[in-house]
Amino acid sequence: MLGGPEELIQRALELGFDDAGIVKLGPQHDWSRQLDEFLALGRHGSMDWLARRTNERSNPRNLWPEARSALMVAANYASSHDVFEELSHEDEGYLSVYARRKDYHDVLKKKLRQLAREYADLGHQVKLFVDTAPLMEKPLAMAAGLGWQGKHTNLVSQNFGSWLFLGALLTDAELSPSPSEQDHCGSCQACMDICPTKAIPAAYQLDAVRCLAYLSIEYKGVIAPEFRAPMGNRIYGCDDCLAICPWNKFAVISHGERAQLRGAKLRQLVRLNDQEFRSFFAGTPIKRTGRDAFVRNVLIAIANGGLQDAWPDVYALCRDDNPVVRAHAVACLKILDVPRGQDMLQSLRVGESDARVLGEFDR
Ligand code: B12
Ligand code: SF4
Ligand code: SF4
Repeated sequence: MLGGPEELIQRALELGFDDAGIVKLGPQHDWSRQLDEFLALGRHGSMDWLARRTNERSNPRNLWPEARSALMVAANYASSHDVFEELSHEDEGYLSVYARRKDYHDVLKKKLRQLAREYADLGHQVKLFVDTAPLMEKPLAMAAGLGWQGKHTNLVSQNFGSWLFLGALLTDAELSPSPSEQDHCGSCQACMDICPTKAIPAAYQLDAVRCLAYLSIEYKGVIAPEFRAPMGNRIYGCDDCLAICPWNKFAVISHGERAQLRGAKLRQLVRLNDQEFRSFFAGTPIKRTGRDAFVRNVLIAIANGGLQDAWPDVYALCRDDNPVVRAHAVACLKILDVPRGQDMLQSLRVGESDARVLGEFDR
């Protein structure tokens, strides 16, 4: 019978989740102090949606007052490839591990929907959430015993290391809880030390505006010069803090990584127009960031790699319709320092009126 907590967890595992646990929701599941502090410090940057519905986000029972329990689920996405080795290939774009597969929102939601249907048939009310709802999934997953929030702020598991997606199913049923997990970071601070932009100012805190995952995915403007060199060849997301975690020695390699999303050549990616971008990244989370922000990231990586022979494509992008792309193409052309580059820049400057692009000419 699906009704009991053990059976619900067992059914989640049968449906293909790698781990699951239950939280009995109570007054202790309120993270308003931490969320308010994060927002007051402006650490959400342009993610305005994080600052909306904060009352609901900080406490699941504010999101849905009838909720009594949460089933938290996790799906493993560990890669068989070495992240740090991939970061050393200057002519290839590094796409973060989570994005090299079918969009996890779709995959997790499909399985959770099935579980929700079966559970609702027993007469319970249920609501499911993956990522986008105002629900703080990491502390809830910790309370459900799936792992602990590491110093990089993501959930770390003794069985899967740092490579887990999370999802939640809230219900009005009163279920007995799974044992919660303890912090096992100890004196380690490898994730804080390795962060290329020092985005983890203190243990268990992330300054998202410095995080390359935020800058390369969520932020759509001109990326400040101080973050460009640290981006290296990371053109979508960043995994350094996850990949260095010693608990990954227990990670289990997952299936579903798309081979063409590793080692893609920057010289080809920079040429993608909107339609080609959509079709190359169809079905992955990368498509949501849009061609313009993506090409911006590729231009930064080309500059970092000193790929001088890419200059004709970079030069063409100095006339792109999007001013952010133009600004980064100009910055890239300057760094590549090609013969007659000064003449090219001078002629490009004529007729340019966008302050962000002019700023790059003058830097
Ligand atoms: C906004 C967001 C981002 C933002 C901000 C990240 C952040 N850490 O807040 C950006 C764009 C930077 C981002 C990046 C990434 N994200 Co994201 N993101 C989210 C989202 C939508 C909301 C997170 C949130 O509420 N942030 C607000 C802050 C306040 O929350 P917080 O970090 O949890 O805050 C806690 C700490 O401050 C802590 N705290 C403060 N002081 C102290 C002191 C102690 C002692 C302790 C223990 C705790 C503590 O208390 C707070 C509550 O626990 C969640 C999905 C969701 N709905 O939960 C996914 C989510 C967190 N992201 C995810 C992933 C995979 C990533 C990336 C790895 C993607 C990538 N490779 O590029 C990176 C990782 C970067 C990193 N080091 O965090 C996964 C993480 C899975 C996991 N194993 O934890 C989630 C859960 C999505 C999912 N459904 O799977 N993300
Ligand atoms: S994802 Fe990258 S930039 Fe962001 S905190 Fe981790 S190591 Fe730093
Ligand atoms: S790298 Fe170290 S400090 Fe960071 S999450 Fe892993 S165990 Fe914790």
